[in-house]
Amino acid sequence: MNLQQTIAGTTFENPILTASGTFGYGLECPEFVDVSRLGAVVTKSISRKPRPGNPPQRIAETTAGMLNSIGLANVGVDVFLDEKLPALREAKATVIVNIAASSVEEYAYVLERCEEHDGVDGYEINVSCPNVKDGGLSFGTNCHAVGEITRDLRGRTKKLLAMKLTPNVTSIGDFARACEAEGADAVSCVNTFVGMDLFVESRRPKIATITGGYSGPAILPMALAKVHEVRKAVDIPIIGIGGVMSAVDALKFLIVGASLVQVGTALFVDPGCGVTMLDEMRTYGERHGIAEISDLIGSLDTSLQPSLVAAGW
Ligand code: RRO
Repeated sequence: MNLQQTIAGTTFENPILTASGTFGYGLECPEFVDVSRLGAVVTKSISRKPRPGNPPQRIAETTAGMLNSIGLANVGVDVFLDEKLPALREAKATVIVNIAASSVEEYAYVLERCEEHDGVDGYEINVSCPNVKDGGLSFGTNCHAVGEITRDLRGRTKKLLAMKLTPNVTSIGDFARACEAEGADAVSCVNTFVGMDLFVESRRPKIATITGGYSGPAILPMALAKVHEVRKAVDIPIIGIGGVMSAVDALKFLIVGASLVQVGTALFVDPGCGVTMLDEMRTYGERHGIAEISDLIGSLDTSLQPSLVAAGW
């Protein structure tokens, strides 16, 4: 199966991307993964100024996933452009810069700074961080604000512009429609679900901010349902995210209608798992006689076949 696709002028050699915030700036574990073999590296969210993030504890494991409240810790756009981006180019990665901000002007500033540099293949705009007071979810749960940010940034770049949506809304399709109407090339679905966990002996929350972003295998069915909803709402490409632990999970997102898939929490277990999923995806393509990935995307068969369902097919 040919895994290559071009979306809004950006060529992705394969559909497996790293999810923002789970792979640093793509340079932290060269001994485990050759980033040129990934579809793209999506960077940790970059803001105008460096940010130390939230106080610890900022990460906790749960029965079937992970809670985080990193609070947008990042090096800021200047250090990113001076130090991280050149190294990513050197490593021959396809680079999608994830941008976070607390105002339309700040999103615009960071994007404009990136536009001055070679080596950025596209942008993912984070309007969905659950862990910071300004920006993040205050934009992401306001459909008008998401549309306004999309319109402003669309006017500033011809590169791939993907808006990363939160699942913590009643109707994610409305948000995707607002992005599409204002010229977004794609929507990334989904950021983390708001979650919480605690220790009963101490009666203390597991993370300092009490609630955080919940990710990992437990959210896969919920994320697939959100992608399915968005697929029905818009025609632009979808980048599926949420609980992908294996090639089979990634295939599920493609079949439901995502063109690209991001792997996040699984990288904490095996930073190289994105690359190893590719062989299994190709084998699946061969087994099903699928020559092009485009023939797989959105190929969900919703006809009722009770005998196959019973047999686990
Ligand atoms: O840094 C974070 O706490 C964070 C971000 Br920006 C995000 O978009 N999603 C998330 O789960 N955590």
